Amino acid sequence: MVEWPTPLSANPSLQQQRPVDVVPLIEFDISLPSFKKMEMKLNAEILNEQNSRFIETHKPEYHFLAQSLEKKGVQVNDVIKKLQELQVAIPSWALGAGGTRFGRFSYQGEPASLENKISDVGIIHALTNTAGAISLHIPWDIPKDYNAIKELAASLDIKFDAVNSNTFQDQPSMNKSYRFGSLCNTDSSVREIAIQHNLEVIDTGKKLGSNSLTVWLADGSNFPGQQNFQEALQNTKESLKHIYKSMPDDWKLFIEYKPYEPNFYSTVIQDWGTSLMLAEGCGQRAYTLVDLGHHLPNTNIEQIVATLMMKGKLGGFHFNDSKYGDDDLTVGSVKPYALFLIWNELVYGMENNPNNPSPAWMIDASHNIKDPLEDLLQSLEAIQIAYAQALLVDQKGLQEAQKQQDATLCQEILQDAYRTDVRPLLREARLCSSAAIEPIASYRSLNIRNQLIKERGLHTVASGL
Ligand SMILES: [Mn+2]
Repeated sequence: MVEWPTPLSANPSLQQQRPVDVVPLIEFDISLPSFKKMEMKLNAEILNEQNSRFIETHKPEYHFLAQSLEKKGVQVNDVIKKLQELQVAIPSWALGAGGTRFGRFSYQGEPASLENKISDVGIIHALTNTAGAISLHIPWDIPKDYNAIKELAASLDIKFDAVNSNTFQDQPSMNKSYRFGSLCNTDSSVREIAIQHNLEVIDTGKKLGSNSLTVWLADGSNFPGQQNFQEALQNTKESLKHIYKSMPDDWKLFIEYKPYEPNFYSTVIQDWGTSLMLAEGCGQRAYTLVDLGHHLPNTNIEQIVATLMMKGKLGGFHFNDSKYGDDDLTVGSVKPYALFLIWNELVYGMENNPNNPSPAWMIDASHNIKDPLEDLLQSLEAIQIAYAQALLVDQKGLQEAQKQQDATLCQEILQDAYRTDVRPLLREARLCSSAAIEPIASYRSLNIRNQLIKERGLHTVASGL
């Protein structure tokens, strides 16, 4: 058993220094050399040294599991390779502690600039080799110097994933308001502002090398009768078509849906069916985006995934977990079996639906209790665990059992994969990629959060949040 250093939040002296109220944004000018410092902390030599603490425990565990799986006919090397290849984008807003509509408790050493955010993703990627992309939110993350930002990202092996537009908040430059909706608004001049904003987001993305736009709309209504459903949907469809037609030819449009919140009576794009209808109305490069938290409790998300992949229309995928709604909880923290069943359909779809492009994976969670970087490390681990388990499913056996209508055997086959402790496979994949065998243990023993606090200060607040 390896001793784990205590988390920062367990240190009472630091807790006393925490702000008790909302703290003003303090701009820290973090210049490139300080990023190099953090990079140096996570070079191969340092990670090798970290891994030397775990390798003696890891190797026999891995060999035992690999042998057992090979006996069952699993090509373990293929599983390891697939785990190494899986890259999940980190959204820029998950790097600070999120909040609720009641308040926000910031975490120390939060990234107060885009450079800081990219540097944080670099840390996660170095530890896991699974976070090789960042998803930016505009206008929160508009680069001042595009070349410097691209250079920094490239130096950390990070790509720019989908760019996200924001029509759920009014911007200072606006002389109209999104209060009663953006792309759906009854006032065409408001719709035009929202469309233009999306075109600006595409421009920003183009300059960074991104090639997809994610649109999530807060549009909806709070009271029965407030909104004409048909008119709101029609307006949204026309606005989205305009945005779609303005995208470069190699770009994809991801249309996200959500049943409720921030509006509590109706949401214009409330479910996957509405999103699919809009995507089909736009054209071939428009897709539905599934966000796990954007479903009512007990929705059969795995069936939605299967349907969309059959139609070749699952374009984007946002991971998180929840108990009630859009709770922003760590992936796999509440419903790991549901996550496995969803991955089982994703794996099936990736193998059997060549008409569906490889979905753009992203974590979309931003809670306010844990160190955001530790939370993301846990989320990546949960995503990979469920993916690896899904790769172990005996697909041939399952199909045969389904043909025989043997429901007992079907369950046995699924649960045999789900109950396999696949963590040694994840550790081996990371070791083969020169990442950390135990990312969180290494993150703590390298005192990375303290280092970030030293560089950025105690009271920084992630820009945008
Ligand atoms: Mn989302």
